[in-house]
Amino acid sequence: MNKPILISGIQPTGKLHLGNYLGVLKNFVELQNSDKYQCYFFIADYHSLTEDFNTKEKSKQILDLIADYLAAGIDPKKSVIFIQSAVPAHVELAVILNNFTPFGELRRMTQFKEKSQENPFNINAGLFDYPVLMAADILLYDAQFVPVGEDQLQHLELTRTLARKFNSKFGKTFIEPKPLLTKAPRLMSLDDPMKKMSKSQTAGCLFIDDKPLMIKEKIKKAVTDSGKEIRYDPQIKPALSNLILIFSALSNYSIKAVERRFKNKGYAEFKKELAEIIIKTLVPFQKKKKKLKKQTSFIKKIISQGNKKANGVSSKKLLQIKEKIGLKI
Ligand code: AQP
Repeated sequence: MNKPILISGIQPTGKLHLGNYLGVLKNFVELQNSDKYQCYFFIADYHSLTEDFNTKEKSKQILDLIADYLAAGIDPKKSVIFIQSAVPAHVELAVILNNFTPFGELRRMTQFKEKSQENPFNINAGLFDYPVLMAADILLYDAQFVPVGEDQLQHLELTRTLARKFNSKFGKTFIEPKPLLTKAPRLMSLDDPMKKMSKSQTAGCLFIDDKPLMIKEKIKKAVTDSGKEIRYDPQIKPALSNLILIFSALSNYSIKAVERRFKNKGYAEFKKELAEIIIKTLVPFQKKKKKLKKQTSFIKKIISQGNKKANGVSSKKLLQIKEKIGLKI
């Protein structure tokens, strides 16, 4: 029996942080290893062009992100790993879907509004159209599930809307995909619990490439709330709750168990153990990544095999779509 299809991607825009790791990457590996899905994981390099970039850095960022995928445990024998820009059907379907996407829907997208505010001198059409390319990324593979962070839910809702709209106009063509969230779908910044941990706000990020000393320093400096008690309460203690969530997501402890473990103990003790747990997860990952980064030809082979598979699946689907809308003679 065919397994349900699952797809997701990450942009090669710089080092991944703990939010990317706990929000998606760790989950990619767990979902893959559950053997319940046929998984596709891609490098969203076209999406990454929507913000300022350096041409020399871009190819390094792509290779680095593939190494992140592999070091975290994505296995090319189980999952298809590919590069978005090597699979032209994504862009072709985005061009088609553009014609069914109301301008007003795109204008109200939170990511577009936030990024436009952050970069007022680079509000480009690619950024505006980002959710349509994302819809194409997903719909081309008949994916039923998309593991994402909470910030991408609005885009995924648009994908579902476009699928429904297309299906009702041209007959059943697309599957409406569902999101898969982790228990840390929106990790907050270490220096401001009101802001999402975000690659573009490096000050509040703990990067998965950070070395143990840096991890200890960042956790020590992470803002906490007033009071002494180690208690999960996102309303009253948002900064501490974010740290408790990290502890829980990286250990076998539930939130309640973390609270029990640190009952009558102070912030300093909690933070010390938290740093140790993060280090215990990240050091083995970093070692694997270091080895992988030397194996460029191995990485290129995996990617060329993945690109081939993704092209095979997506070009067939694109042909069906073109037929439906009368573009095939
Ligand atoms: N703080 C977060 N908590 C949980 N999940 C997160 N994601 C991002 N930040 C958090 C999820 O990670 C996936 C990959 O993100 P991306 O690189 O494709 O795009 P992004 O959302 O733009 O990443 P950043 O770090 O937030 O970068 P900037 O600064 O560019 O905005 C996505 O599934 C995302 O939900």
